Amino acid sequence: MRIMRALMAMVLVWLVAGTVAAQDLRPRVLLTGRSGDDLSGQWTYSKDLYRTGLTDINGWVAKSRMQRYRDVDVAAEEARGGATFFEFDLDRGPQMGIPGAWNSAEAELRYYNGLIWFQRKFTPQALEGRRAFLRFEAVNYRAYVYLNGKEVGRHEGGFTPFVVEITDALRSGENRLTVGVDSRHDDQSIPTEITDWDLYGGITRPVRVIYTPATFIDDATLELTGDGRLAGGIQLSGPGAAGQAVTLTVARLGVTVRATTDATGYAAFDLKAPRGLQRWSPETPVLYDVGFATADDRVSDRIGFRTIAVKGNEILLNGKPVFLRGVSMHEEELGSNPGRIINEASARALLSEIKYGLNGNYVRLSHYPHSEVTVRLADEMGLLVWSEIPVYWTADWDNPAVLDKARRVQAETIYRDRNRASVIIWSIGNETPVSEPRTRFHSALSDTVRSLDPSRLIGAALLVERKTVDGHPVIEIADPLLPKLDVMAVNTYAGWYGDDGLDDLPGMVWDVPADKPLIFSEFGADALAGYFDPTATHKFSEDYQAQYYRRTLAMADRIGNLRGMSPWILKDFRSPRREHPVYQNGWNRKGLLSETGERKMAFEILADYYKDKLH
Ligand code: GCB
Repeated sequence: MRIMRALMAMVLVWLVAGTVAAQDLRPRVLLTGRSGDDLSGQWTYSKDLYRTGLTDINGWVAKSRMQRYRDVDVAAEEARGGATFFEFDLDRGPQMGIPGAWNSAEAELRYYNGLIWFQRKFTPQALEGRRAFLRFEAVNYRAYVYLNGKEVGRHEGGFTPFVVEITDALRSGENRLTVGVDSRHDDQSIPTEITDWDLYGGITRPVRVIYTPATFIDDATLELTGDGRLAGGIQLSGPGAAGQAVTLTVARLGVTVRATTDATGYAAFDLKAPRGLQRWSPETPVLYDVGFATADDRVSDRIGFRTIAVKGNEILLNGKPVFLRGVSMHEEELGSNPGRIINEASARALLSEIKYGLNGNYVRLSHYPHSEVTVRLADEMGLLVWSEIPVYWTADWDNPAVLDKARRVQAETIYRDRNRASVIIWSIGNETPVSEPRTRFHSALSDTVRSLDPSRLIGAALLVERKTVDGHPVIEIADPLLPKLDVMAVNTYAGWYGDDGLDDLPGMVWDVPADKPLIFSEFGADALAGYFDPTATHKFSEDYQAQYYRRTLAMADRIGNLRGMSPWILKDFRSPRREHPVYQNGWNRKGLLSETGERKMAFEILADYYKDKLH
């Protein structure tokens, strides 16, 4: 009986927590923030809808004439003649600009969802005892990486970086890098295939070759703690990681600290914050150049120092209450044919609309981790960030392997962005309908976040319930996940979805727990830019959207513990779910901007509302 009980307890722990311990979620190599040699540019590609490069019929190993990753000069082989033949040739394939999603690169790939092979040749630097790595910032959704015909790594998850070591697989002279990219999602992927955004398959973010000494600085952090200290550390990796002298410098603050790494290659720093330290905030986005060094390696980062906390129902930034004046944003650049091509210019164009156009101090980077360049720019420009993992609408809640996937995505995001002052909230999901397995899943995720990063806030965009009490609509938040969250965030669409009229909104009663800060993580209405209706009674008109904003903001003003908002959404974005032939044509039209950046009427309404909040 005792054994039975112990076994049952073990199964329960396994179900609740997934199979991987929090400390094992650290990616083996991080190499965040190193420049290296950028492999951006033209790559060749080969479509493989039937996945012949990976497997043959009946799941057998792929035929060698189909294996796109082979290190073979097909043209030279063909010139020789004979029995051997090939059904691919990546050297002579069509070209595509990388990074970027294939869906907007070629008309015939617009709705392609499956496997495509990419190839790029490069000549590495002479190693001379150094090590070499490939760092992919993101490949959507699965990546199979080969160097000179040999598999060097795989990764699942479309929005987070991964690193593969290629020291031993490299040769001098020209090297052949082949990456199979499979954009297909399924019931066990994160997210599943049911979303409200575009497919966007491909090598969507930069790829770099990074060189390091044999023992290198893999990761280095520094943050301001709640009790006024600068705390962080350096993690070395390699044969000489233990017992190494390491140095932290913040020249502008006159800080130089030395330490020695322990048996695991880690050295911690903990010092009183210097008196002259200027805190990072949206109004004063001060970043310091921080250097981390060993005898033969050095990395630097630009880091802002601030604190974030919740006290009662207030959000405190640097100890002072803050109202989050924000908007939600997808990772999709402005333009009529976007391809998730985010670089400093395209990210700056979007964030500038928030910071300077809307008078904002906050952005919800929905519904997945956005590019590193975006988050770094938020640091630089002074925008607070809600960072989210793509646990969206649904997941295979009862499957421990799926929970582990979600935890890995979360860990990869946290390890990537721990030094970003802008990031204040880790969101563990969006609009997941309440059920016991779902709440268990999210609770485990919340515990993972807490153990990986206790310094930031945990949130999730929840669903609301609408009731009628004495003939009046009452909105309730009754989600059993609330105790696991620091901020309560909800998506509310009364006046767009459902039967409520716009004039009902200001009178709506919000019956919500008062002891936590509330954020409107979404509200919004579709409008086709340029379609006007002065009566504001027709959905899809700019006037209706504008009136929807006026009424929703009036409703918001009556909620005592509302501490911020990120309406849906900055810009119209592509979604195959949205096919009204007059108004949508494949675009979700809830943007305050059209896809090309024209401001709709509602833009000014929100901008004025935020301006008033400044005083
Ligand atoms: C939501 C989702 C968001 C959708 C939006 C909509 O609640 O979180 O991803 O795009 O509604 O437009 O319906």
